[in-house]
Amino acid sequence: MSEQTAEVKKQRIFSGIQPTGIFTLGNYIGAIRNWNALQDEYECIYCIVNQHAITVMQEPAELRANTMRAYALMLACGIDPQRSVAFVQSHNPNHAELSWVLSCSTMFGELNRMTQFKDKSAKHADNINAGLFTYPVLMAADILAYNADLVPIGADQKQHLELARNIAVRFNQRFGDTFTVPDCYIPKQGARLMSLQDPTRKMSKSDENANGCVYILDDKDTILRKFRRAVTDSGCEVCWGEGKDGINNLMSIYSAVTGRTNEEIEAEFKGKGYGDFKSAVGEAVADHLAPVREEYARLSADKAYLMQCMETGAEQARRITRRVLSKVYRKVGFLELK
Ligand code: AQP
Repeated sequence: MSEQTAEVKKQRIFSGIQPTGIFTLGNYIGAIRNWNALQDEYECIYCIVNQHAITVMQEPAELRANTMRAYALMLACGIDPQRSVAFVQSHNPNHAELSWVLSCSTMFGELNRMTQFKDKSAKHADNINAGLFTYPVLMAADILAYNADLVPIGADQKQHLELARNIAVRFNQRFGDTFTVPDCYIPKQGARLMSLQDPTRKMSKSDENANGCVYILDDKDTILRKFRRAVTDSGCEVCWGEGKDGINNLMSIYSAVTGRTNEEIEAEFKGKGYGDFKSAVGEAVADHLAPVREEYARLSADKAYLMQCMETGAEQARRITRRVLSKVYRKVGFLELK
């Protein structure tokens, strides 16, 4: 088999991340670190989803800066624009166009069941806009526009992917085979990281309490301080258990950055207190993130290179989706211009 044929056979992956702030350790461990590892085995398409970001209020200048920063961060985390398609969502208008067609194949009741809509509308009660409600349709369009086979996501996004699958199946049934029905790819080491200040809530980059989040550009002292202040419980033994959300979360983090199992961690800290454990987690996380910080500093000094990568990525993305979108337009009966 020729090399070219072998490449064509690679499965396609799509995933995205919002430019709503500096990525957290949760985004890194739950998503981007895995994106990086998939680049050799799959044809990967990675997107900074700035159109999703405006479902909550954004300051325009800040969104622009955050988009540039998120793109640089994505590359600093190891996404290689030579091997993967790396682009910004609004640079490919086909996502929004497809989203409209798909929204006419999505039921109101389906969207009404999305837990993230409920969470986000509670959090942003002054701005419950239609985009927040239809966000999962745009996410379905992001994925289906590329006929992605697999979508690597954190466990918190499973419900949205399920909806994307249902939309694809429904469309295919009505109009004939059009979309690949994507599968969820939740990596083995894809723990859902929780806030260090409230371990019952997920670590989120837009969290108002910065102490609950470790940002991937935090310096070592900041990381150590945040872990020292992490909320735990009144016990003192480092072991996984019911009602020990804080310690369980710290163990997941330590395991994700060192590769050690819970049993190994329990043995390592036997007879030592929570203080020693928190310091060790902080040290391990700071060491793990140091190369990303260094690479980010290097890349963000070269805006021309970043812009050039963005442009190439957008063109590659548009080339793929243009064909899918025109097939969809034909199927639903939109009159074509010659
Ligand atoms: N705490 C987390 N643990 C594991 N994975 C996580 N992800 C997010 N938080 C965690 C995964 O990161 C990817 C990109 O997420 P996103 O930016 O598109 O949106 P999100 O899930 O809403 O992430 P945030 O950080 O919580 O953003 P804001 O604060 O803006 O809402 C996804 O694959 C997600 O699963």
